[in-house]
Amino acid sequence: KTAKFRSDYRTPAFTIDTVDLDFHLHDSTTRVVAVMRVRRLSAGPLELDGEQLQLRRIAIDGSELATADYELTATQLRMADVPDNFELTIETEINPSANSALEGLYKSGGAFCTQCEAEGFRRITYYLDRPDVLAIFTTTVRADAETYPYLLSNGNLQRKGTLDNGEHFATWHDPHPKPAYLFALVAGDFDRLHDHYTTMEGREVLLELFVDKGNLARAGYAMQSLKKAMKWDEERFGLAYDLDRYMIVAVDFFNMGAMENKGLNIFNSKYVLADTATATDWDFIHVESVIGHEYFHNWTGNRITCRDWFQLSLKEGLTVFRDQEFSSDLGSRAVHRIDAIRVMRSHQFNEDASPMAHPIRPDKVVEMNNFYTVTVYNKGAEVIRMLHTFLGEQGFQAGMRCYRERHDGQAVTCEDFVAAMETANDTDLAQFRRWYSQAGTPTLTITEDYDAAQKSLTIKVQQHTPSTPGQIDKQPVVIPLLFSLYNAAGQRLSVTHEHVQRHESGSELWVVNQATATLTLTDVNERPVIAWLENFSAPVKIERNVDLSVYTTLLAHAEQEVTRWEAAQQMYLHVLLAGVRQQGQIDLPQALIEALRHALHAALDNALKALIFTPPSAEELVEYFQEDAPLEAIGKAVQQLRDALAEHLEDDFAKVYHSLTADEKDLSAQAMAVRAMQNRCLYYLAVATPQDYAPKVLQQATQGQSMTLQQAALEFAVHLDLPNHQQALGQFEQQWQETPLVMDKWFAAQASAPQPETVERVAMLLEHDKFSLRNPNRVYALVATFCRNSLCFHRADGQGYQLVLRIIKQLNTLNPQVAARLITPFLQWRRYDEKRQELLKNCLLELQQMDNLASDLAEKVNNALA
Ligand code: BAL
Ligand code: ZN
Repeated sequence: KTAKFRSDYRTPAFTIDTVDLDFHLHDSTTRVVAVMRVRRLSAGPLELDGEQLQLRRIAIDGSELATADYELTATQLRMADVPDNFELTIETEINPSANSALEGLYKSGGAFCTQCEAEGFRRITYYLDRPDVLAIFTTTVRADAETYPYLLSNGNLQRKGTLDNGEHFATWHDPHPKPAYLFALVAGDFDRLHDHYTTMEGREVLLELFVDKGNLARAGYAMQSLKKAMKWDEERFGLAYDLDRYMIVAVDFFNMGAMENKGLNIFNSKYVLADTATATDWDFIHVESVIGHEYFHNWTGNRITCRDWFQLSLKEGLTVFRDQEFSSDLGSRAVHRIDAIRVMRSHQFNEDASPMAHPIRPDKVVEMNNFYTVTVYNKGAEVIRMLHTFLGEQGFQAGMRCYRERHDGQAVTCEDFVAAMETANDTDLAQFRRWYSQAGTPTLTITEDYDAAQKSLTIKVQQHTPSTPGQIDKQPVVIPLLFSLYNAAGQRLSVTHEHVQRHESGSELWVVNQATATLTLTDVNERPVIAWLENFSAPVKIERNVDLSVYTTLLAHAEQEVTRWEAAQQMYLHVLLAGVRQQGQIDLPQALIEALRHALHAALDNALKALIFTPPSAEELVEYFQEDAPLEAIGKAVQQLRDALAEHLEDDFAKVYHSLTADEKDLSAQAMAVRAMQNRCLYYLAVATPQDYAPKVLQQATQGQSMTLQQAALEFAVHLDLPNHQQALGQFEQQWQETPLVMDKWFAAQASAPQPETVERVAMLLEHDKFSLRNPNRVYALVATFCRNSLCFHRADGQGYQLVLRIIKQLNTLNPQVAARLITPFLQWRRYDEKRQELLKNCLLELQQMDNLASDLAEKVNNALA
């Protein structure tokens, strides 16, 4: 594949107004007849996309075409001479059971299903497979009635009936014009959960959830989440559902988390199936947020869609922001914010520093599937959040209304979104647009000079964004800096300055938009303690040199929970980075131990406490070393800090541990918080005295009604190498061998273990009879988890690299999208010592030399070696 550039966008020469699809489903030879109303928009040939299709027939206005009338290549059907307005009929044949890439129409277990975003529809029929072609779809599905009792597609059911030979059919009509990437079809035998929702506009909506037979009892939470999402979008955004039916189907074979097809979402079963015995509290939270995310796309994505795929963040950044707000309004705002911050720091900053760095609106794409990234999604959401910070909730919602009024039913750009925000708020966002065009993570260097005689404080902020591939020189961006001032006793100090406002979040807001900015505050009676970048108000790094007492004060006194957590993180980082400089030997000052002890017993939310007692991981620390990353010292420092916390606070952890109780089936935020803290305490107790706590860990890993407790204990047993860890693994496996999503936890617990032998263990588990390279969830649980386990993946002998290379080569032909996700840790090969650089580079070269390397992998490999 050749690269496409955002600047090359052209409107299509033709559009398609309606398409009638007729599917005759069969495992290996499914026949698809597409009848399209095609209309010319400008001069030029009609060029339809198509891949891996057998073309059977083409007709224009009922007249069959001869082969001389068109040109056919592996990716295109081209007709140079067609009328301006005509009916085009195309008949193709496809082989769903041979489709292991899980794009287009494929078999998942016994069911047929589809995945068309970004460019999968072209594997179903020849089409203008681009998001700015919006058509009204009518879909008829024919299949064996006994094997496939449910025949589903987008929109409303128009007709159904029986046919000869034991077959039946259903015809669906979607009145909303949509791009082909939102098309969906499902045929299978499911258990069905149904419910109703009445929208604020009075529309009665039938809600249906389809799951594999026997899984009905695990579908209830997803249904409740859907109803909550529908209500929340009405209340917070004023947006109501627009069809009479909303269907969700859970399938086991799915590359992504879920897909927002109009009226017929298809979900990875991981984000639907949940009960307390099989799903952790975080699984429940993810079910709720992914159900919300796909539902929210109905407005931000489906009703208003993307003009071209470079604009992906238009719908994804905005919809992630919306799902984050949904989760935060329903649960603990601080916990959700901290979760989002951790994703940014451990994954997005890493991507920004890698050869695949790209702006949230990329300029150049070879394989679109490679751009469903933490940058487009999560940094995209941070950019929307900054707009929200600048404009406030009211201004932001006014912008959303303007966006909807202008663009409902259209395929638009990120620019259109920003322009709507600008108009509605009568403001100028010219410089803000750089967040859409510039890649890389800005670093803010902050210095504070306090003049005791003058009682003045001079703050200087310098911003710098490092070069990224293809973007050498960076311009300053506009940064909403939320901050608070405290005195040494932890009392909040007010700030009076013409450039500082009290923000609706409670923090002060200073907008920095120059390479260097200064702020001089007067009447400051003592040297203040400042919390910078509160609530992670911009996706930037902060560099400052301060006394540790700043963090102990903020941990004890900051008004905002996220700021307290951040103070603890900064303390840990200080200790860890100093330790890394001394070959991993850490020194934990007494003042920090006391500050942490105090936090452990303070009246704080238990979920927040659990996060406060989760120091940065080795993966987060690697982020601080752009070259020659000292992996061994990092691993040692992380372990020493863990041991030191356990040793110094053992009695305190024991006291807290024994004071906590929660009903295992209680899914309230409070009960989840208790479990999170119980697990944290048990972890440190098992570190401190493994012989005393191993029996308790084994019991928790193998008994009870809560997967949150079971999974955590299994991980502790394995990660801490407790003497009974084999027993824990064996019993857990015995208990859950028939429940694949739980076996994924069993695989992941082993793939994330810090011991060097993890490499051999993962190699062995690839042969386990419950593992399959064909199922993305299994690959993510075992192999992707291992890829994130930096210390083991980067084992000095290179065996970790060889293991993953072997899998990537196999997946190159089976499922390139999944293969391309596994290659991430190879891309940053320049970050490590000479020996590892050579080993990693050789793996990349070996891939580059393969003659059938998929475009998904080729783009990443070529960028990494450039
Ligand atoms: N559109 C792909 C899946 C998602 O982001 O919802
Ligand atoms: Zn999405």
